[in-house]
Amino acid sequence: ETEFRTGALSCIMAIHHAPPPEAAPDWTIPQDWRSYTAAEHAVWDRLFARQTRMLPARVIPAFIDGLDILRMTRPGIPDFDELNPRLMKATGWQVVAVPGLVPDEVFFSHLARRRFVAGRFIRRADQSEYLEEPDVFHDVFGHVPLLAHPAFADYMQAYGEGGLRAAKLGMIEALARLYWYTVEFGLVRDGDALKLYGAGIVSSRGESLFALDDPSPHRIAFDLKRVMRSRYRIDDYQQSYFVIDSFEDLLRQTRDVDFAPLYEQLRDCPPIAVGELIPTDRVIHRGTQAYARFRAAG
Ligand code: HBI
Ligand code: FE
Repeated sequence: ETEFRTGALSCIMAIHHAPPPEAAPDWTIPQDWRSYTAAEHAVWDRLFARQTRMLPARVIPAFIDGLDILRMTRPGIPDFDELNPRLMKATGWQVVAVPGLVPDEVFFSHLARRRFVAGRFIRRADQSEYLEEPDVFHDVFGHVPLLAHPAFADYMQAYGEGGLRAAKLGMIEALARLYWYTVEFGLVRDGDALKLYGAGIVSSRGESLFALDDPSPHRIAFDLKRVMRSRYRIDDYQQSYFVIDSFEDLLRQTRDVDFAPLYEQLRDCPPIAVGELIPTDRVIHRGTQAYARFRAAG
């Protein structure tokens, strides 16, 4: 089984220089939808078919609703010029193309203005495993459907605003962990069941199965401070997933909240290792960590 994992980008890799010459000062580039080849559209279609076969039973229903509202079910790589009026109507968000990873503060200021930056390139048909930079499938299939959900859309903006403040306080690392364990690898409660919503999960077939069904990873109730202390790995499945109650609850805990006192506490707290549990964790499923041991054994 080939494995497509992406979204495993790292803030550490984010570059801190001027935009490349083809990009605008805000790092955006034209999507230039017409220049995608038939082969590139076919890569999208294949990945899209594979994920939409398995996701309906696993993902939060708002994700499927988003695909519908934004008419992302049409074949081919979405044309941002067609997507954007629908997204604007739903929640006031826009998708803009960028050449690849952008510096943290550029990323945050786009989010703060309700603009989601997306890679314009798509992985090659033979590129499995792992991409260093997020491509248009991860960014648009993974992230954009939930931007049509009002509370999630507001959370993403609040995150961008929080990012700009965190940058001034030297706390980007803590905030990046919040992004990682919610926007990229989050799970959400749905009655007694758990559902997927993180873009890094839903754009990966392997992790869509692993995150929900595998006995290996811990599944822990979301706690803001705990998450901000939690290290993560970018090159393999997560060993712990954090479960929110709802997007509304996540938004309530983050929007209009001054993180400065929390950051002060965090300065005195050691980070929590990948796969570690701490006594205050509300553990929903205690993982066997068998997968982690298997990988560690090489
Ligand atoms: N750039 N294109 C792109 N996409 C991202 O998700 C991204 C980025 N630059 C920095 C960044 N993310 C980080 O700041 C966040 O993941 C915290
Ligand atoms: Fe992502």
